[in-house]
Amino acid sequence: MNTTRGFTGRPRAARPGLPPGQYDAGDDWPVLSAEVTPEIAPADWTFRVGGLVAEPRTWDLAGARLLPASGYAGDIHCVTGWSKFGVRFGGVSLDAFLDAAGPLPSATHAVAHAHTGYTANLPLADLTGGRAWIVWEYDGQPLAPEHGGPARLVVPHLYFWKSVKWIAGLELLDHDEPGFWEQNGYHARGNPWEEQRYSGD
Ligand SMILES: Nc1nc2c(c(=O)[nH]1)N[C@H]1C(S)=C(S)[C@@H](COP(=O)(O)O)O[C@H]1N2
Ligand SMILES: [Mo]
Repeated sequence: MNTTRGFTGRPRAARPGLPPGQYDAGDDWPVLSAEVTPEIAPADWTFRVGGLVAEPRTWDLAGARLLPASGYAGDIHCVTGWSKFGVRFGGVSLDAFLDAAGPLPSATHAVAHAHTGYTANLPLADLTGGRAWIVWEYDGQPLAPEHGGPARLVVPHLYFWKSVKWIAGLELLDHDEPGFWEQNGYHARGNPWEEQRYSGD
């Protein structure tokens, strides 16, 4: 007789790497967009770094591709609860863009804005040190329009609402300025490991 049959009462251990309150979405990659997916031809995409920088700079996709290639392979976490393991994004580290523009010492925060108008605010420290990317590939293929193609921001150590799709630029500021979701009750920083979902968390 198998005495372990039916022994289902013990809660399954959470998957390692899963932040508190999250579930593993498996092969699904949900699309979460506040806007209608814009039609942006790769040749028309631009990315600008401005605000408190020594020299505001704008890149098109061809120019961005000349920067050292970099990418992120790992996990992403949406504040609605899903996490996705083992994604692979290809593009360029945000450090390369920021180094070219030269953040002024007074710059402490940034607002990332999309070509559609969506915004998200981030501490500058979360965008530097090899922890944020501008990406145009997923699994070695062009990033799909509904997932932010031609190119999006990826800041995987924060909740994924910070990873602005159809990224248009970064405005460097000397203060924090709430973006789209942050104005609607979401947390200013959004660290999934501390469950910083809502302002006050
Ligand atoms: N421009 C723009 N970027 C955005 C969003 C959005 O609505 N518009 N949604 C955010 C949220 S809440 C999440 S979880 C991710 C979703 O990215 P995905 O649709 O590729 O999964 O994009 C983030 N970036
Ligand atoms: Mo999200």
